[in-house]
Amino acid sequence: MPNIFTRRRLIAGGLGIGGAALLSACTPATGQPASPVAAPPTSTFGAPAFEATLRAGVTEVDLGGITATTWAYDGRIPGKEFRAKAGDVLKIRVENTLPVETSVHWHGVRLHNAADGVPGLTQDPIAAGADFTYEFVAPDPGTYFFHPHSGVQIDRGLHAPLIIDDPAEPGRYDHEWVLVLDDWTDGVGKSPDDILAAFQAQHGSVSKGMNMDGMSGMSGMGNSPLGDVGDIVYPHYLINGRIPAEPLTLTATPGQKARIRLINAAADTLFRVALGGHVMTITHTDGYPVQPTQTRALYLAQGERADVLVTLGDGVFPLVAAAEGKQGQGLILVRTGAGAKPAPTVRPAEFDSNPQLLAALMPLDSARMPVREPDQVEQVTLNGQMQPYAWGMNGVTFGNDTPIRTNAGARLRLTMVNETMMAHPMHIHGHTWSLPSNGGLRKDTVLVLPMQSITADLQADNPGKWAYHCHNIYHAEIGMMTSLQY
Ligand SMILES: [Cu+2]
Repeated sequence: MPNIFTRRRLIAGGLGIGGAALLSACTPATGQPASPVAAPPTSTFGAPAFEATLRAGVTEVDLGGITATTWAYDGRIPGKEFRAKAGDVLKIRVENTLPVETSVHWHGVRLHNAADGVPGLTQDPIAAGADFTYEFVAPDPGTYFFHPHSGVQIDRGLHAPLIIDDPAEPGRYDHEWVLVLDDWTDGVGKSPDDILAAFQAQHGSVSKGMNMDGMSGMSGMGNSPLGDVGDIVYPHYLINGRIPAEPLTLTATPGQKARIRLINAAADTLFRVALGGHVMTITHTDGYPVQPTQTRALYLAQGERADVLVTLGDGVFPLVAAAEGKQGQGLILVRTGAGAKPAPTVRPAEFDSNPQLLAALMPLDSARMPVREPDQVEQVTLNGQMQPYAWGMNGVTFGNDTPIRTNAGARLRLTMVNETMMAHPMHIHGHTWSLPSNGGLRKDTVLVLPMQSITADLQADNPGKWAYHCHNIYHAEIGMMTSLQY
């Protein structure tokens, strides 16, 4: 799909904003289904199997020879991984030493509503200097992560992996590597709040954005066969907190198998991922198992996760996460033998293959949601444009929206119609979708390509007020968010 629309973008390093446009539409959300209620996650449970304190604070981090003052968990990026078993109770005390309020959302976990970490929907924000304890059961194994649901704080260093192990899984691999992909500007370029303010300044004002400088920003952008997938050119792209000039190295021996858990914690960047010289077998996405699928490269949108298995060759191999539709990449090395360190700009030949879209995978039978006709069907339009910068759902912005309402026990079908020229990774809280077009593939974050539609079913088995939004954090903050309530 050639990108025929002229675009200008915001340069986080210090230039301007821009873009091409489309209109919005309006679809009301209604419905009145009913059927038996499945057991919801409970908010009362026994002693925690996993307990931790998480301190959100201002800190200086080393990105690999470049230092940045930023906000992070416990002074490091990404934050320390939390790990528990499926069914465990987790108890995490969050200490907020930031100068502003915060919150923690446990992305993808089907937990009880009060622990979901969305100020305004499920809790009051955690004030500066205050603390808050989250306690919940993590019922489903998988690769998850956590981050604030407050402003654009995720675009600083506030995110970390959450791995829920499956006690029944055989674990047929020698290494397990958790890789967090990120786009980085804080402390080295514009702050995320300044970027958001620049977008907001042109919101609803057609002429203003056009006058911002930064046409030369196109030099930071490339084309993607997916169309437009990001708005912002970042100074750096990171894997596990490092710039490609000073990458981390993972070590193993030839012939060993590695399970690689990929998490896209970026705010505005979709990554194309490959391990040079290797074929990857995708085994899971968003925590749930898929029919093992071999690929040489994959796309990972914001909020998405993919688990892949690789059998390692002999040498030094670059695992590259290229910023799709932009220039720049994150890099981590896999060393199993002798060899020179690849250049920071190394481009794996695997990128020239057709990268796998995760929403096009098929589920393992064990992961399928039982087939059932929907009790309620809702159409959700995704609307907006770059010029002026305005993003919404069902023709309105969050705050002016009508929540989607259903009833406990209902099977709800959402058809997301993307009326924009950008791809949007749409994320649902507290539930996992089943995609009928793909045999019931389970996902909590699904990439809806420009001018395309995707249908996603969910079982209303977890009552509460659940955020439903684009995981491009700038789109969400501008208004591409609503909620599901029952
Ligand atoms: Cu979006």
